[in-house]
Formats: sequence, C-alpha cells, structure tokens
Amino acid sequence: MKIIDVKKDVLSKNDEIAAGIRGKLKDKGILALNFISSPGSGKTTLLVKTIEDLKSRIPIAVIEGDQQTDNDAKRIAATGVPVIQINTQSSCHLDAAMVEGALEKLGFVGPGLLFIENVGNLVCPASYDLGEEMKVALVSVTEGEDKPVKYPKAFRSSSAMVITKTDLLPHLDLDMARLLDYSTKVNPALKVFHLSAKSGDGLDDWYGFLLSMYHSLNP
Ligand SMILES: Nc1nc2c(ncn2[C@@H]2O[C@H](COP(=O)(O)OP(=O)(O)O)[C@@H](O)[C@H]2O)c(=O)[nH]1
Ligand SMILES: [Mg+2]
Ligand SMILES: [Zn+2]
Repeated sequence: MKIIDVKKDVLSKNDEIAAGIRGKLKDKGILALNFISSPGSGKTTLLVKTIEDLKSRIPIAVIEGDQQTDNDAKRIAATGVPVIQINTQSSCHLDAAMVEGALEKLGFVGPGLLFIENVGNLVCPASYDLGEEMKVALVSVTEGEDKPVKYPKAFRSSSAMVITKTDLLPHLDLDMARLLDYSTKVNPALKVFHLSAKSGDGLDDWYGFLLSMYHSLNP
C-alpha cells in the first residue's frame, strides 16, 4: 500500500515555482515582500501610505490577494501604481502559481518594490513561499498580546513584525512588553517596527528599512 502525502506534494511543487519566481525577481532587481496578518490589521492602509510616500523614489507594484472583491486593488490603484487583484475563491492563501500568473499580467519590469498582500489569516499563508525576499507579519494593537504564541509559524516564517495602529494605544490595555516578549520567544531574529499609518508615527523607520533593503539589492 502506498500513502501519498498530498500536503507535502503540493508544498514541494509550490516551492519549486517559488524558487523560479525568486530567481526572476532577483535578476530584475525587484524586492518582493509578502504581507501576512489577520483580516483588518492594516495591511492595505500601510501599503497605500508607503506607496504615496515612496513612489517618487522607487518604482512600486502590488499583488493583492483576497477571497473575493477587488476593494483593496481599487485602493492601491488610486495611488497610480500597477496592481493585480487575485481572488482566491475557496482558498485561504496565495500560492506561488497564483503569483506567477499575476506577475505575467502585471508586466512589472523592475527594478523596484513588489508588495504582495496575502489573504488575511495567520495560518496557511505562513506555509506558502511565494518567491518573496521576506514575509512581514503585521499585528495591530487591538489584537492582544498573544498572537505570536498562538500562531507561531506566521511569526517564525517572517523576518519582520510590524505593530500597527499605535495611535490607538491610549484607548487600550495592551501589554506591549508582553507582546514583544512573546514575539522574541517565537523568533528572536524578528525585526520589529511600531507605527501608525494614521498619525505617521514610526513610518520613517519603516521606510528606512525598505530603502536599505532595496539599495542592497540594487547598489
Ligand atoms: N486608528 C487606526 N486605524 C487604522 C490604521 N491602519 C488601518 N486602520 C483601520 O483599520 C481598518 C482595516 O484596515 P485595512 O488596511 O483594510 O486592513 P487589512 O485587512 O489588513 O488590509 C480600516 O478601517 C483602517 O482605516 C492606523 O494606523 N490607525
Ligand atoms: Mg487589505
Ligand atoms: Zn489557506
């Protein structure tokens, strides 16, 4: 009797496609970031703000993933940068094949920044390599302290954690020290940003990080 591990099979096929994407992006000088978080933690809002502030300095393109609607693609399109919306329908994450197809349609020649907004959930997006340079996990201050320990894979597979909506902190009882302690336990190498897309606090640090990564890829 033969047992086929479907999940393992699917993931190894995915990784193969992702490796191809990573090679092509590197050749074009495109730095790709894959944003993962719960729904509503502020991914699209941060992307719109980042694009508005950096688009005059670096070419930017976006791939948007949602189960349905093109609401987020419309918000991005309003900034004037190229964007493709993927509707995953029954799937709760983007996979590398979807990104490969979107990249063909996008026709982004590079060099530049490619932001991929994944479907909002902290579970399976962590398992799918999309050919990105790094995953960025967002957690908003309204989500409580313990998301890193409840969904460790999301924070372990990410290189950076962005704590969003810090303008709301005065209204909440969030124990920030505890959130930081949990995230360090799960992934001591996580680079942490605190910011508010609304007030603008912390954005300079975030932009400095993006720019330095971009310039090390395109010296
Ligand atoms: N107060 C505050 N609200 C924010 C901030 N960023 C996003 N939001 C709000 O959070 C909600 C969800 O944001 P959105 O960007 O759509 O989240 P996404 O689902 O992760 O893409 C919206 O109502 C935003 O206006 C922020 O920095 N401060
Ligand atoms: Mg969104
Ligand atoms: Zn999924």
